[in-house]
Amino acid sequence: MKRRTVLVAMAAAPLGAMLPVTGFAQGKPIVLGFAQVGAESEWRTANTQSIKSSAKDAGIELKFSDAQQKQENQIKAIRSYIAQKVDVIAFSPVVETGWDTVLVEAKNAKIPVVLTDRAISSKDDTLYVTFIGSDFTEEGRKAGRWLVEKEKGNPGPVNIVELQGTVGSAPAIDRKKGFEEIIKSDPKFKIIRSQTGDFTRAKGKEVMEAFLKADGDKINVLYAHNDDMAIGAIQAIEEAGKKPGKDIIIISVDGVKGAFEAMMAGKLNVSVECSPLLGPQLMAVVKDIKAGKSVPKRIVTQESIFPMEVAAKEFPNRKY
Ligand code: GYE
Repeated sequence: MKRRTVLVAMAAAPLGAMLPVTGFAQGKPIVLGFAQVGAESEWRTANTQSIKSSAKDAGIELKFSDAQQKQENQIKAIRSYIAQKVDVIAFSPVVETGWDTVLVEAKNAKIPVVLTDRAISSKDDTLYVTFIGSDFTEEGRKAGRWLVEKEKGNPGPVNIVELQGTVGSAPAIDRKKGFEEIIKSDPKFKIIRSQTGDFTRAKGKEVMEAFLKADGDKINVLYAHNDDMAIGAIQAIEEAGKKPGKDIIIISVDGVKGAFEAMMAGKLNVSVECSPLLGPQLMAVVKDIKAGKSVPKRIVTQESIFPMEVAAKEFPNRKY
């Protein structure tokens, strides 16, 4: 699987290197077409904000579209950027597969493509210059390690329900994989139910209600692939007369302000950080590509983990 090869500082930017240094340097702004996933979560809102404000700061002209979590809309947006002959296309692929055709079109039009936030799964890694974003498998492992430590000494069983992200998306696939890799070391950990909540609060709540109806008192732990689904689930748990964070241990990913508020209220036990503030790095890479400089094939975002005990202290430092 190509996209899992984490080679930092490898390969020059093949497409960018072919292009003359134009635009910005001569006073004409670089035009960047960005195809966003949607506005499904607090994370996504912060990501959009970061991209828009850093484009402005960098003097880059941004064309922005919101695909409402539909791949077909993202493909349409990319095609329209190709037709408009933008200088660079960037996008956060809603799912991993099905991009080759449109990316070949971009390549033929000599428009370099940058992936941000989510990866694609393709045999052809010349279809994009670089991928800027988090290591989602490692995020899943961090969630798993935290749970293993928390449940030390408990003979089990530890019954886990999982709220998955968007089906087929890189963060849903990898956060599941990383978490399972860690908890499988001890058979007392059992994922008793696992279903998608599409990264939204509303679906997170709805699916958690169904989990509670089916398994009520058996559930010890909820692992949600993002904070928004955990926040939706917290409501469902309270409505079922249980105490989130106590009767059911809750682990989620992102580290958005809403999660910190839930942690400070004692309702969420831990959030694994995933930074949405990718805008500045993206703009720097876009400029490098246009200047014909080589860029690393993979740019990994540095991240931490926040258990509820540190939430109040960390909250004032949070930027999203
Ligand atoms: O975790 C979730 C969002 O792709 C990392 O998408 C991103 C994920 C993030 O909707 O909240």
